[in-house]
Amino acid sequence: RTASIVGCPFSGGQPKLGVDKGPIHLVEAGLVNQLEELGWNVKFDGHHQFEDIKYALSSSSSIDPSAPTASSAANDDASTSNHWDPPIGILKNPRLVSRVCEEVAKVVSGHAKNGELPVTLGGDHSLAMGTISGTLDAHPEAGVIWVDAHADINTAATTESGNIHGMPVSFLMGLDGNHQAFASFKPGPSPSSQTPFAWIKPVLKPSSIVYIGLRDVDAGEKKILKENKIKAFSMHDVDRYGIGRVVEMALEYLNGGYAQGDSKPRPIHLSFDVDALDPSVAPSTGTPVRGGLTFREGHYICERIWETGALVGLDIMEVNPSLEDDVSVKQTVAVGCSLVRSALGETLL
Ligand code: DIR
Ligand code: MN
Ligand code: MN
Ligand code: MN
Repeated sequence: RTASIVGCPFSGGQPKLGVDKGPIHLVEAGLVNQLEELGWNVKFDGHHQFEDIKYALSSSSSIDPSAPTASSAANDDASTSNHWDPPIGILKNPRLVSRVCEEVAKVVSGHAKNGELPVTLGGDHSLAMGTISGTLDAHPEAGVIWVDAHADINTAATTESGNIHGMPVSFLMGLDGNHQAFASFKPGPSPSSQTPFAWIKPVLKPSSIVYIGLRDVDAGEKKILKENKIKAFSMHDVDRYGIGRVVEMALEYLNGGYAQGDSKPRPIHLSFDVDALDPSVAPSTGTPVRGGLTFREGHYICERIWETGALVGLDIMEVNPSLEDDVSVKQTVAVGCSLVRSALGETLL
C-alpha cells in the first residue's frame, strides 16, 4: 500500500512559533525510510508551502498595509496578526487558517480517493479542519478518533484564547456558536475577503467522533460535549478502565449501528495531538498538560487502530521543535515518528 506524507509547516492556529518546523523534523528524523522498511510505498514530494496562500491573501487585501497593527514590530510572531488578516471577534489569523485548511482538505481528499493513506504532519491542530474534511470527502462514512489533552471544540462564542487550534471540531460539526461570528462578515471577490471557513461542509456528526486522553477542557467545551452527547474518554477513564478497554469501547461506539451489509469495519481517521501524551513523554509541544498518556498507552491506541484494518487517515500534530531543550526535542520527534509507525503496522513482535 501507499502512504502519502502531507507535510504541513503551519502555526497560524496558535501563538507559539516553531510548531511549523514539526513536519520538517519528523521527516529529517527518517520517517519516510522507517515507513518504507515497514513495507510501505511512501509518497513524499516535499512539504507544502503555504507561501502562495499568504501572498494571495496579502496582495488582495483591501486593508491598508501601512496601517499600524500590533504585528508590525514582529510580524513573524504567530501570536500577532498580519495586517491583511486582522482578528474576527477574537479569532486570530482566520483567513489564513481557513485558506490553508481548505488547501489541505483538497490534498488529503485527493490522496485518499487515489487509494493512498494520507499521513498529515503538523503543524498545529487547526489543520485537522483540512485533514478531516478531506477524509470525509473520500470516505463519508468514516469515524474520527481524536487523541488529545484538549477537546478542540470551542466555537467563536466560547473560545477564550481566540486560537483556532482549539476550535477545529466545532467547525467540522457546524456548531451554532460559529455562525453568528461570521454573520456580519461582508464577503468580496478577492481571496482575503471570502468569509473564512464558509468552505467547510459540516460533515462531522457529533456521533462520529470519540475522544481519548482529555484532561484540559474549557467550561464552554464541557457544555458543548454534554449537549451534543459526544463520546469522550478522559484520562479518568483511562485510569479507570485501562487503555485496552478504552480503545475497545471507542471502536465499539464508532461501529455501533454501522452496517455496510458486509462485515467491514467502519473507516477510521485518527487525529493524534502529541500533547495527549504526558509531558514527560512528549515535552516539546505548545500546550503540555500533566497527567497524560504514557508512551505505551499512546502507541497502543495506534497499534490497535492499525489492527482493525480500518485506518483511512492519520494526523500527527503539535510537535514543536522550538520548545524545551535538544534532548526533549529529539525525544518528542522520535515519539512522533514511532506513533506513525505503530499506526502503520509496526508490531513489537
Ligand atoms: C484551549 C486550549 N482550550 C483553547 N486548547 C488547546 O485555546 O481553546 N488545544 N491547547 O490544543
Ligand atoms: Mn503532497
Ligand atoms: Mn489538539
Ligand atoms: Mn492539545
